[in-house]
Amino acid sequence: MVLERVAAGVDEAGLWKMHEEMARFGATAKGGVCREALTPEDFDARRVFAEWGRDAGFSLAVDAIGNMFLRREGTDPDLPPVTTGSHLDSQPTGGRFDGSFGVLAGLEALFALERAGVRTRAPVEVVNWTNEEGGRFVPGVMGSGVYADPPTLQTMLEVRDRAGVRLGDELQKLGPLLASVAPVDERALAAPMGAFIEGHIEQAPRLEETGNTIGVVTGIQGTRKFQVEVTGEEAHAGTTPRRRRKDAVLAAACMVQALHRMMEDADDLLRFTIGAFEAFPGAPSVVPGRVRFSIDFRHPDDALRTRLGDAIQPLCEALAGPCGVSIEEPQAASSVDFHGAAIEAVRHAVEVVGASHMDLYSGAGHDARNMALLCPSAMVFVPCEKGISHNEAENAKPEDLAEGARVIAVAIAELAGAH
Ligand code: HGY
Ligand code: MN
Ligand code: MN
Repeated sequence: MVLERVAAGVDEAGLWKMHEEMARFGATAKGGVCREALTPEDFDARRVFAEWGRDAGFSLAVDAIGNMFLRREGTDPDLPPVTTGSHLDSQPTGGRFDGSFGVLAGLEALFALERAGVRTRAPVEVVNWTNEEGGRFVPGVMGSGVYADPPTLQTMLEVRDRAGVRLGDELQKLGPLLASVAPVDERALAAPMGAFIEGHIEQAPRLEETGNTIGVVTGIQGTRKFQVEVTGEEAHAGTTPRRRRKDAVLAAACMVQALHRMMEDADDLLRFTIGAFEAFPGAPSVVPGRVRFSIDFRHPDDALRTRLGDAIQPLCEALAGPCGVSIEEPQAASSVDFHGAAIEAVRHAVEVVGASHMDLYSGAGHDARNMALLCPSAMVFVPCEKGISHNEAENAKPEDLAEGARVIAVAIAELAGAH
């Protein structure tokens, strides 16, 4: 009965209202959000997250990379917390639910425990991970990545955005901001966690197509991210003959076409994206001397990602012509399968809630991949309209978000020893 009381504590209207409030920060004309990591809009979202936690009587802790943890105390405070959450930062043309749902459903789960008057042995926390999206500061899933692998902290603090702004300098603003809201405890990186459950919109159409409300996520496909820099020579567009040109766009365009051809697979499982492509100086009458482009390469099969990912550099070098090419790989992550107590708790929670459900494998990357390195982890997907995401048209239904929050609330209550 305890778990049913927790499920009944979820307030659909209240959860939807939190989404509407949160969507104000970085709101775009097309109904999405632009709330990139550590921008003023992200700080606004962080401030409100802290205020909502404070008003509910939860304590706030922050770690060295700016991950924020709201905590509802357990009857045995020495136990490692059972944690849920996701990210409040967005893509530049992002939607109102990617990341926000997991944070707000996590907060709603803690509210549900309060409303139900249910205590838990272990503390329960909801986390907002820093810079999941990696649009402004590369790589993404940064906050959870540093949490799971603390020696990477200094490298990440030195990362700069396109304007040359250093991440560590932006992060300095967070402390004073949050101190104005509530007392802030320091949280150690890699502090033990009992389990981690992340709620997220599916970002694909399977739930909607099959009429299911909940996706029990069985794993996340692996990924390799590259930054390619092609170096030619700036020259006059009117006077420089072709034979003397070192045209970085021409070389990069040959690479882009050849890479896409190499990555074509008959079963259309492989995901290969060149999302950012910048030519410098970007003046119409100057032969471009430099091009930077991104590569986002994903596939479930680790061996295939190794084989094809390792072929990228030689292919680019072979097509560089008179230009030079250098390639960095800021992020690589293996495929992960969720197993153990966390996914079992999600499966049980789905039964308690009585939600329609199916198993799903995640094509999108999530912070839960990093947390699976530290503790039993799992994910709960809810539908989004036509599977659209990383797009301002991203949409979801209040009733689906609430059902997801119920499953999350019941799962973390069970894992934390609700009584
Ligand atoms: O790119 C991803 O998979 C995540 O949505 N940031
Ligand atoms: Mn996300
Ligand atoms: Mn995303």
